Amino acid sequence: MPRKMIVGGAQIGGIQKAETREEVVARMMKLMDEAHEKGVEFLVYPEMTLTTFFPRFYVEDRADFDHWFETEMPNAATQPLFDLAKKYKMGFTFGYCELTPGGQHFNTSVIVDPEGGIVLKYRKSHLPGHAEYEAERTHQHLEKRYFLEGDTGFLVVRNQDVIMGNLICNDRRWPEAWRELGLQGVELVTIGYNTPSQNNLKAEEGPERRVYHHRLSVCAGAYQNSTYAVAVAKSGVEDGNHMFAGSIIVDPDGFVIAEAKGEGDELITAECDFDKCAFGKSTVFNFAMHRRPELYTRIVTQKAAKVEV
Ligand code: CDV
Repeated sequence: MPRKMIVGGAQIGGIQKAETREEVVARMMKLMDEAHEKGVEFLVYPEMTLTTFFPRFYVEDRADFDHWFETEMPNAATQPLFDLAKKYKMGFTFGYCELTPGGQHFNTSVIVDPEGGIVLKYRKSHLPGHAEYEAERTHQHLEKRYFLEGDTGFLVVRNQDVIMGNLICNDRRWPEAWRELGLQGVELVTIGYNTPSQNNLKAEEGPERRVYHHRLSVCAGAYQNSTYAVAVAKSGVEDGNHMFAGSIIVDPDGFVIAEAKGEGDELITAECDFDKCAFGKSTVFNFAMHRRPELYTRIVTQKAAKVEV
């Protein structure tokens, strides 16, 4: 049986501070309705889909931001989304901020199967930014203040007959993360992101360069691991701050096969033939034949670059 499926990316336009979870979930459900009409069987939402990207704001006592976190999933606000997906027999994935019973904060995503069950939970591994207020910066990016580094490692699950794995935003720039999934035979990598168009002191780095690096990372990761990838933005203007859009679906050859046109709520779709992943995995990227792990020891034993010459 060929394994073809229409996959969707549900880009979400900016979410303002004052917006409630219920309002956001209503927007997500509208996109899910549209996806169902277009025959989508698996739908990808962004990182931190339910809230504004609050790490741009500083608070002295981080507990003052606990209201951005979910203590259970599904919960009252998201249950209608889970119910709708179950009605449509659609799998989906989305990101949210997780506060565990033990008081730990993670930037998390889940994969939900067509029966409404959470079959994978991933916690973001690569947290960008900084933990303290930095007065010299034009924009703060305080992910290291509000989240712990993820402790799940890189996970895959067989869902809807496809081997799926999650990355979250900054993870997409790290080839090690992709390879961890590739080494588990991944066929669909989903990535939600919130990428500010400007958030550091490198003023000359405009949004075009940032979008280029985003596409480069996703296309390279897909090609080098012979997997489909769906990367979906929360984009547009949030609380006066711009985040680029550029949601894309990429095939196992590294080509973009669907792409968002605007910066608001928008659905992109593509038919994915998951049997196409086998070609790269059995030729150029036949890991069993060609990899040289015995030469890669620095990758797991050394963190920073060490210049010794
Ligand atoms: N949410 C993110 O992880 N954003 C980063 C920005 C800060 C560069 C990203 O890699 O897109």
